[in-house]
Amino acid sequence: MFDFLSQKFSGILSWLKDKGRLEAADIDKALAQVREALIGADVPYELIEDFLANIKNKIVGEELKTKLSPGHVVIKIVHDELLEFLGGKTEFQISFQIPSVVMVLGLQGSGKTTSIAKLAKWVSKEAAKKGKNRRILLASVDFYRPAAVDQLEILSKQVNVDFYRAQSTDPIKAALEIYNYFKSKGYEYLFFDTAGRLHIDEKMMDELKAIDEKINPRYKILVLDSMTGQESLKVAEAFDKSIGFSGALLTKMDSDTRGGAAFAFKYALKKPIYFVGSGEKVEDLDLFLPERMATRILGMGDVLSLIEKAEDSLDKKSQEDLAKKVMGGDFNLEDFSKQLDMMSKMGSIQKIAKYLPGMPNITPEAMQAGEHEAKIFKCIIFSMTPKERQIPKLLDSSRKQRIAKGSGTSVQEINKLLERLQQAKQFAKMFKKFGRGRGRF
Ligand SMILES: Nc1nc2c(ncn2[C@@H]2O[C@H](COP(=O)(O)OP(=O)(O)OP(=O)(O)O)[C@@H](O)[C@H]2O)c(=O)[nH]1
Ligand SMILES: [Mg+2]
Repeated sequence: MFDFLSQKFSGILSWLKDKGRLEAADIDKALAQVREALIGADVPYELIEDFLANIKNKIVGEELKTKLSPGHVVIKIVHDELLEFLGGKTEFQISFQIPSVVMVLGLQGSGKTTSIAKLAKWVSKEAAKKGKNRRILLASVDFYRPAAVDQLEILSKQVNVDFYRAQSTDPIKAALEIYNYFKSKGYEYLFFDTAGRLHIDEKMMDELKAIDEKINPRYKILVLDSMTGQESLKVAEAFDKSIGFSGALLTKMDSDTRGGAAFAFKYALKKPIYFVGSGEKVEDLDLFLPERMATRILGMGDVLSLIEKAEDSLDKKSQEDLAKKVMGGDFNLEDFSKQLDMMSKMGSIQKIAKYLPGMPNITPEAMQAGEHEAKIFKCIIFSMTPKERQIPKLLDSSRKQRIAKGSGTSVQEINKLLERLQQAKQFAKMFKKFGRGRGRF
């Protein structure tokens, strides 16, 4: 997400970074580019003017009192203002109180049902980190779309939590029935799915209000499709006016959607965005962290998110073993092969790359090529003797030819692998450094 903004801001950064002195014309040029980026991203006009006016004032004030280079001053101010709009420096971390009913609202197809499964998984995972096991129930009153309730039942199995099917098919009666079941069975959480409508209408809002009263939710989460751009602000405002909600979950941030929805939401409603959905799978949910997002918009990449993902999906011990080897300098092809395995566990390279600095311009084709390359490398490593994997220097040209034949690859590809081994050493070193000094770039 924010790809469009990201490119624009990176562009601004690249020419400003090296500026020793900043002329008035430079500031104007930078601001014009920021404006263009925001307009392109569907951010409401008044917000843009507000944003720019603030930046300009601060640049002028700041330039007089700081020893930083003017280029850096502008970059810092743009970053800080951006951060302010996105929610400020404090990271908002929701932890659902026990017991809680969490009601999910939103338009049709925004991602409510999928997000419920993601939330249930997230809550169980967080509890498991503390050695706890939460009693979670999922239920739905979407009787309008055929199979909507079945969809939630299937998802509940995927995330390994309980599901209850109400006997009544009247949404309001069913809501009460579900709530009573939740209470009587002593569940800690009820994630409650509602029906979406194509447009906001009074009947829909009235029904939601009646349900709201029956189940008394501690949290009402508005699910917003980030691909709907400016329109999403109208949706959020309408829900807020009629039934109200505690915060939002922005879905489909993995698409090449523009950043306007998040900007507009934070600016106009000043409510938290709890989570962002970043894919169709149940694990594709991340906390919305303003600092990381601002950094990412500015093209620095979201290295912290990447590290967190890695930590979640990789087993700690093998990570540490690998890190030790790297630090000890004896990182070999055996380890490289393990590293390739870890990368595939973390998700596709395409996904990982989104979090890395300087990667936004890499095309999907290039990414696919990268994944293809990883497969070839594994074939090559597989065809080597254990000794060769340990000491790649043993590979002379005749061995390379044999291995190429044995693995259906070429000597060039083997040479490329050896080159990549060197690069991987660098990557692993960097990785370890970031892992230690969390929060520093
Ligand atoms: N790429 C991507 N797809 C998503 C995300 N969240 C949901 N989807 C997809 O969006 C589509 C609609 O998701 P649902 O969860 O069924 O949406 P809903 O709001 O429950 O829809 P209705 O019940 O019909 O109102 C599905 O194909 C999901 O897989 C996301 O974060 N990223
Ligand atoms: Mg649904």
